Amino acid sequence: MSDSLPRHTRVLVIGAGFAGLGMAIKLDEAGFGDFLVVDKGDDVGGTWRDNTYPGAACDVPSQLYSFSFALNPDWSRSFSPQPEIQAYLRKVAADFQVLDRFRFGVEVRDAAWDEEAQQWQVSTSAGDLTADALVNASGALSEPKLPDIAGIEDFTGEVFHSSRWDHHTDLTGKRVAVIGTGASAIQIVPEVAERAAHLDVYQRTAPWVMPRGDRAYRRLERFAFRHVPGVQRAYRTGIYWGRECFVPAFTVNPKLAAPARKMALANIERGISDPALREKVTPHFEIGCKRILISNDYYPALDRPDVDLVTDPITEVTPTGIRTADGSLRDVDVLIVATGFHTTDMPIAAHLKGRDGRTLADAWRESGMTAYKGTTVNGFPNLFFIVGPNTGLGHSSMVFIIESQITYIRGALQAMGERGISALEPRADAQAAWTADVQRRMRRTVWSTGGCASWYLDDHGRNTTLWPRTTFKFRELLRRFDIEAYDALPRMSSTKETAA
Ligand code: N01
Repeated sequence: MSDSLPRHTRVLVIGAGFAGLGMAIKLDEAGFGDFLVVDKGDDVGGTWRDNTYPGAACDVPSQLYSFSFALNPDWSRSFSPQPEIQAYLRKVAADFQVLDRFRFGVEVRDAAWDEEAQQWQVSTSAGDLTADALVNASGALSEPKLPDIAGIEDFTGEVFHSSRWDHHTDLTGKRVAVIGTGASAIQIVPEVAERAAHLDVYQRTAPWVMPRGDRAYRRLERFAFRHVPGVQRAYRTGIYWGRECFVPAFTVNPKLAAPARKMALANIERGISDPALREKVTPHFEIGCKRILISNDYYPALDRPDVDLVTDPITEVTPTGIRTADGSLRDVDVLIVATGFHTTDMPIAAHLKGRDGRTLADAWRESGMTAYKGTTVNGFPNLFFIVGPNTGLGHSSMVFIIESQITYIRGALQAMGERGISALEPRADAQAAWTADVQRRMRRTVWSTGGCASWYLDDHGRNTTLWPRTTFKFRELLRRFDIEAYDALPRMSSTKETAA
């Protein structure tokens, strides 16, 4: 796996998380021997390799959080902890025997489309190579977003992002501060509260937090998953349709989420005794507008005497503490920033140059992130995204979306081979129509009308991250590679024609 890079590969996949691994397995299965997966990390797993903070676990049921072609009868719980998901991905990679095509510790620096050679010229930390096609599977939640707070770079204690946990820092007996109250923070806070002498949690916006219906699987259940044909798949299908029932509340009428709102409010009552603290953690926007969080121990942790929830805005970080707008200065030994990821400004976009020499970041500057079927972009031939624009979910498993895109991309690559196509890109009108339809549907979703700011929205307030329909509709739309929506350039030819 530490072999040097070849000079050329037919398909270069960037990223070895769920998306890159799934793509590799499905390419291999289809007989594409000549592909390569590169990842800057040292293992498969992507976000599940990187997010090792205490308490890291999936907030989507484990049964759905696995490949449809590699169910895992051994999940210990209904919501799996991070080490189990990482171990699952390692096992899948080994079982499907694709690791010989993976190169770890390789960072893609730039890639430019070479119109003459009809190839991508790729520059990496381990040397240059060319590829007929590029699949970006580097994930939407991989680049940490650090808060722009005055003085933070001069802080003299330990400071790290939730997704880059420093396991050498012992929190025992320390004064710890956590900035942020998103999905990562609410998993971290109860764990840190147990170890620290004192914990300050800095909340900008109170999130909606539902109870976490987590439990250990009984031995009999696991036995049935493993040995009784059809049981696990039927169980998984039931969970899938249960989650799908949430879609109308997100996309049609937020009032349908009233029962969820009630459960979240009851979660506050149950977890917190102090009325003033209850008030502070009660959200003031529609449930679902931001990601709905799940936890049974977050509110009880905030209720502890050695934990403070700080809602005054942070004005500066001093070398030894945090100052807030009310003038208070709280001492801090360890500062944990759980402030999320670059989502609407996909960092790799600045490093991909298309047919006319423009970067993808430039192409998206005015329009925001947009891709035909969340997968392909006009002007960027033979470039495919997994978890691209408007493919994210607020209610179910991204693995379902990832598998849908893998099927579509594999179809595209097969069509290229069968029809002798050297360059394939979606027609501008097809991409524009797709984006217009997504954005039209977005208008009435709770993400647009729910009265919150979130990482789903870009600087112009456009939601370029989430899919505004059911997941089965997404799958249906990507089931077949629709070459009629593409411009295709035949190999050894210089005239572009529509390959209808
Ligand atoms: O990040 P976030 P995350 N000063 O962006 C606050 C997935 N995930 O890492 O709400 C003060 O959600 C910010 O405040 P506000 C999941 O998809 C999955 O927690 O913007 N505060 C917010 O509270 C999730 O949605 C699992 O006002 C600042 C927080 O930081 C996504 O990852 C587990 C600030 C950021 O929350 C990201 O979650 C964990 C500032 N300058 C994560 N800047 C699973 O279980 C930001 N904030 C599968």
